Amino acid sequence: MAIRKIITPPDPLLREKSLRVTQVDDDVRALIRDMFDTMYAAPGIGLAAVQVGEPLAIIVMDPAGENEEPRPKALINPQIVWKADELREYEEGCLSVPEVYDKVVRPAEVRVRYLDEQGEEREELFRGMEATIVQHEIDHTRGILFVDYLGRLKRERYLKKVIKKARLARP
Ligand code: GNR
Ligand code: NI
Repeated sequence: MAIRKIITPPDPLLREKSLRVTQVDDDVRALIRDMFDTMYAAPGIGLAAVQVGEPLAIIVMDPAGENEEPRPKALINPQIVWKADELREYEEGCLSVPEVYDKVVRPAEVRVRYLDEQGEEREELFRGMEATIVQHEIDHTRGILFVDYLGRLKRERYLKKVIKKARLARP
């Protein structure tokens, strides 16, 4: 079990496109374990590998509420193959953009193709909260942060705030 450090702006890794995983092996499964440990410890409901400094196309999520059974999901090389026309708005946050929350509009349902931890190809329909999270995480694998949807003014203001806070907190 290992809780990893979560990177924040201005770390340039957050803006890079993650690499596709070519081999789903024990190293990948060990990284996924660390990602779940880090996500649950934060606590958060999703995490992309790049957020712990590994720019690989791997995401984990658990949309279960506090009093529900955990529903952990790990998706390798996730890609959206269909988006609903219907939209959904949700107040998002991000462990890599701490203390910033704002409304983002995204497709209300998406179908995602991915590899599971056994390397098997799967497709799954995500709706509601799960649709929001999976799109937020897939964005991370492409170097996109939720503040990018808010317009230039808010994006710059929020990113500056995060960078300034991190600078002040440095030992
Ligand atoms: O923990 C998280 N909560 C959250 C809330 C609304 C929309 C998306 C998210 S994902 C976020 C964790 C995170 O930063 N994942 O990349
Ligand atoms: Ni995030």
